[in-house]
Amino acid sequence: DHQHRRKRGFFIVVEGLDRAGKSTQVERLAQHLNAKPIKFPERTTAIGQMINSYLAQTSELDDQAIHLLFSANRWECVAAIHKTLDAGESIVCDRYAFSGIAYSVSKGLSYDWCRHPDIGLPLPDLTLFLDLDAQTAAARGGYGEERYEKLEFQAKVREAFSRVAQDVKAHGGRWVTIDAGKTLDQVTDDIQRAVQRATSSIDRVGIKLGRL
Ligand code: ADP
Ligand code: FDM
Ligand code: MG
Repeated sequence: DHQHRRKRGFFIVVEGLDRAGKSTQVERLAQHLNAKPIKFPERTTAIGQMINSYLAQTSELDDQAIHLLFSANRWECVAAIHKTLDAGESIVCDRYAFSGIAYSVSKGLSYDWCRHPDIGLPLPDLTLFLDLDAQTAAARGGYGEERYEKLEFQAKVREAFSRVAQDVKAHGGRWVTIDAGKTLDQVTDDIQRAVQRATSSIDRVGIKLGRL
């Protein structure tokens, strides 16, 4: 029927360390694709405000508790994500469950435990990983006062992301690593090329999004 034949939007995620250039490139890609930019954590909800005060270091939470809040913050946005995609609009998302796993694993939590609460979330059509070494990232304007913005921790997160990448690819997800050390415009170019290549092979008519 008609509803089944309408093209859904693409769900594209941008991941990477702090200062890799995610927010800048998400804005550019969303504009380029005429897509809706979203981000995680989504700090405006009640859960998002708890996450925000944890990141701003004005509150303390157990590692497991904050991990589950990050995941719950994604789950509370799933209906809106589906609604947008079903209406034919694409989404470009600044961080997702892959950050959730990488940051918590870097604190010492087990990989499988970290993966569990996100099982069943919509699987992105494409994840762009903006890869940058922690030293170069730290040199970009320097880190602020937020939790996790420390060189040694970021180096661990980069390692954890490489395990996440293997896992995603092993489960049939599309994960493309972008060299985030190039100039802003070069990175934008590389992203647009990768998106073109990946999305041209996706049949959006009748084919639903996968699940994590
Ligand atoms: P993120 O969202 O990943 O933390 P941002 O997009 O906020 O990264 O960028 C962090 C800082 O690095 C900003 O000052 C931005 O202008 C700068 N920046 C982003 N991409 C590049 C790049 N390719 N080369 C140099 N500086 C960059
Ligand atoms: N972060 C982000 C997590 O630890 N888990 C998550 O699930 C997500 C989505 O929150 F330090 C961390 C990663 C980063 C911080 O910062 C969010 P930005 O500047 O809003 O991306
Ligand atoms: Mg950002």
